[in-house]
Amino acid sequence: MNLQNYLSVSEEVKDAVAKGLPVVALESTIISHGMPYPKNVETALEVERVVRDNGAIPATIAIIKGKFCVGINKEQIEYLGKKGLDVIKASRRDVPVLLAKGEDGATTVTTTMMAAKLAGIKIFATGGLGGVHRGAEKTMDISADLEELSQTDVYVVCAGVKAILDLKLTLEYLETKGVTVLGYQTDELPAFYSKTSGLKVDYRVDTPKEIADIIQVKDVCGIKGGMLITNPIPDEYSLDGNAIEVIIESAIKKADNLGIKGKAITPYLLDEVQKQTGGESLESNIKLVINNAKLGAEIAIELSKIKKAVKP
Ligand code: PSU
Ligand code: MN
Repeated sequence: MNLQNYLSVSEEVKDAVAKGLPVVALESTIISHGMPYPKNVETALEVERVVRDNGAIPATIAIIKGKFCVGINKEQIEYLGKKGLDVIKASRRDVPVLLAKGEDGATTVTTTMMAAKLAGIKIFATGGLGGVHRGAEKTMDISADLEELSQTDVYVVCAGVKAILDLKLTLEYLETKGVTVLGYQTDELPAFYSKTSGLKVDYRVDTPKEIADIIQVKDVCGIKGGMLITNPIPDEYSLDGNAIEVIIESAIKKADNLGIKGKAITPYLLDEVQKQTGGESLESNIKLVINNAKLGAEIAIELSKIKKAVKP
């Protein structure tokens, strides 16, 4: 008995992985906790479409009835989106309980990486990563996503680190944990809703092939852990970083006064920012996820070509 016994992979994804076709993993916390219904479901389906249109196979992941389900269907996406916050936001610590009890969970970056690895998927596209929260020197609130990146060999495409976090400390933490942070066509770390944070990434990369080459070396050499591929939000959807900052500051104060903490804080802050920007940040959030799905597909295709070429 091992974790594989709790894995259920769709026929399409199983077949694609077996044939070495490009597959892109997608998470479900962003559906249940990251966006309101019905936009969350529309976005999840649109993201899958974008992966397909760019030549790869999408594998949306969730824990359903106590199993890591890889490649959930439309009805399951609709169910997770409708149930929203009532679905447990499942991080690593929740896994044994949900599997034992046969319950559902929306997978975060952490648990989506765990499931992707089990299913043999290397590339995972999402919106923003969890990280070190502002004030973490007091609260110790550091997302399990960072630890997962240090131990699980899945490569995460995201629009940088969420602006609600302490980006500088998040980069320091990633460095300590040995996680490479790549910038796609940029030297600077993107700040989710806006193109840049003014902080530097470790390395700039300019093509999906370049990224796939780096992943392949890491993979064949058995260098443990994931990698972060940060992809800036497209210009036309980028929000004014200063204006967002004011909103975030006030949302953090509000959360503090309300005593919101732990796993509730990220969904709360995202929701507050969405309300305060009159939905503008939600639109940006959707566009950046789509942009990441496209790059994820492109990298998966390049990686699949390399792997096919090296096979005896
Ligand atoms: N990025 C988004 N929306 C989200 C998240 C990230 O645009 O909903 C989710 C991801 O699932 C990420 C999680 O893993 O938030 C981080 O939560 P926490 O800070 O509690 O670790
Ligand atoms: Mn946290």
